[in-house]
Amino acid sequence: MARFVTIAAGQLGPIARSESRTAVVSRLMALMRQARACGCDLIIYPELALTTFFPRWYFEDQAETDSFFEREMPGPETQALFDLAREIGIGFYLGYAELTTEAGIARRYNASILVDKSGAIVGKYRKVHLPGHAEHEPWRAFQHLEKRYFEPGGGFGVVDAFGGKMGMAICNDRRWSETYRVMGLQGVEMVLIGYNTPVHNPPAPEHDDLSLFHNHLVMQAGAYQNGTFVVGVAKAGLEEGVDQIGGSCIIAPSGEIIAACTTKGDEIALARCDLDLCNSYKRTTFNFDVHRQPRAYEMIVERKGVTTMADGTPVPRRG
Ligand code: ING
Repeated sequence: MARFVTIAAGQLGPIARSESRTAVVSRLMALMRQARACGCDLIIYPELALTTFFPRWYFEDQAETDSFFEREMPGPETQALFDLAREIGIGFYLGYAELTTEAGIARRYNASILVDKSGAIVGKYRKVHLPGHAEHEPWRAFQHLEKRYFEPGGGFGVVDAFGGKMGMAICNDRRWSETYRVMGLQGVEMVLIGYNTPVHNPPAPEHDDLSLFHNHLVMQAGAYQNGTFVVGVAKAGLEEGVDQIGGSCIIAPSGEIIAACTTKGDEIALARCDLDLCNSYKRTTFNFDVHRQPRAYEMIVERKGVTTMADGTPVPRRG
């Protein structure tokens, strides 16, 4: 028997700094209508999909930074997207910058939500792996100040939705094998990932020619090694002077790319995904209960880096 969920990767082209949220939401709604017209159950949008990728700039003024954040979700400019989803019967993943207060303290996260066909938020995620740097580094062609503007999220969850087990991650998370494994250990069947990835990486320009290869490499590996579908969706193209990769795709538990965008603009790529295909891997090669040896992996949790423990103390010298 099959458990089909029909997916649209809802890739966005550039969002100008001056573009209003209302204008962007209109673009998102156009893709949503196209996806529904093609029979899709769920559309996945990029990371920080409501605004330009603002961590490329250094801001002194907190109020200016906060202009890129959402204080409520849905809010006045995003309600129309939720209304359309409910009206036409399609769910969505949306990446956005979240400004909230916890115990009276302002908190800022690079967040995503999963919304079901009734327009209800059924999942919420906050980016764990924040790349880049926290201080202004003028030597760079452009900044990558996610460590300045966001706090890391607490972890990776899996929710029952769309007939299966759905998980979320954001951009740099997809480069870390732990991201997929933590969700794999919760039985995840589809991992949804939005991203903004510049072609050029200032600390390592020698990687630039491999940016698309690395994009697919990490998501295909994550899919196969955890017996899960993976959907990666770009904010692509030349955005405020920074060229960002496309490469949006839908990947099967086999690791095969089964659908892909071919432009760097607003575009949907489609796939009819049978979630039962995950079992071919989860019950054999990657049957974690049968094959994993957690005692051999303790270092993965105990250590942060080669020289420091997870609690920040130096790695003890053996003997
Ligand atoms: N962007 C990039 C990403 O991980 C990056 C940052 C690019 C890190 C290239 C390393 C190499 O895809 C975000 N937003 O995380």
